Amino acid sequence: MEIIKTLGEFIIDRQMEYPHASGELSSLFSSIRLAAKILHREINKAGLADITGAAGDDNVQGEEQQKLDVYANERFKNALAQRGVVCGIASEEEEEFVKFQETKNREGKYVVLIDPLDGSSNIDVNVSVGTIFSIYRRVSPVGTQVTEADFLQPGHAQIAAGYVVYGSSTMLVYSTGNGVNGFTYDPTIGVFCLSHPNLQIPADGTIYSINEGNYVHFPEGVKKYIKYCQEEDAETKRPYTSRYIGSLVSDFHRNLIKGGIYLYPTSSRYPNGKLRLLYECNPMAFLIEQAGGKALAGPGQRVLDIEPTSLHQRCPLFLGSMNMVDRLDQFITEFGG
Ligand code: AHM
Ligand code: MG
Repeated sequence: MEIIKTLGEFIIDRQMEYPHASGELSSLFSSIRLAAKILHREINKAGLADITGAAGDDNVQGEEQQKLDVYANERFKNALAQRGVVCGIASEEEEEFVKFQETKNREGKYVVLIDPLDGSSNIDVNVSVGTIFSIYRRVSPVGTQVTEADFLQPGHAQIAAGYVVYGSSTMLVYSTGNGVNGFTYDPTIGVFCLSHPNLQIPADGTIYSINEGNYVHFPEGVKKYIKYCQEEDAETKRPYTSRYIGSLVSDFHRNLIKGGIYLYPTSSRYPNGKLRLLYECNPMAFLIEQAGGKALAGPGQRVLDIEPTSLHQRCPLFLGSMNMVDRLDQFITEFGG
């Protein structure tokens, strides 16, 4: 008979590996798991119900919010507030961080940073979207109200990070700093099942992922690296394949499994890059390092070492297979990036 390990069982097994673990992190993961299931349900009927399209408001970056963005944000916020483990959240969809006011929440040790529905501009055309989350231990005293400093921690302080990809199947992939594991949702029984234990990104790959439409605005080192990817060389299996969905979670997930490099550099339109350090770059950098890959924000600049200065700051991102990112680093170090 087929043995299924569910996400719930996996979390409990892992918790037992730490004798002093209090179960709080497990409880936090249960909230995320629940919200992810609800989002799975809503996204899968997005074409049917009147829930796609614009909600009429702009988010803090001035971008049009989609209805499902708003819905996802509320769902995750409510789920995370329920259990008294989390004292506050910061979300790509909220201008300020959110303080959870109840006494039980002030006792919570953790803060969560979240991009509730990344790539939401893809929903109307049935392309995969995702949720990205990042968990830190608060730096302010337990029992008090959460402060901005709790959220402005460097990525290497993350306790855990992960994403949910709502794709041809829904998957939850996460790490608590002890490897990366992936769980596929079985909607018939309503559980996430361990399907991708101990995910490791191949050290070399043949995929490069970048929005090449912005080519003329890229730094010289990135332009030269793209030309390098396109050159003929049998030994390094070039030219590489170009694959870009425009939905970070999906592009990341494919490259994690197959090997590859993802690039979102600076450009004249986005002088600091487009992606947000706290909600997108840090969690993905944490995961890629845990999977044996590498994440940089510029020449020799490890993403996880950046000291954040504001909640919604942006950051260039180059991440993926170790040897590919090292090669890219040589180009941007020599020619700028
Ligand atoms: P979002 O958080 O507003 O959805 O934007 C982030 C998305 C990423 O998923 C994706 O990698 C990137 O924006 C694509 O940007 P572009 O369309 O400029 O290539
Ligand atoms: Mg996003």
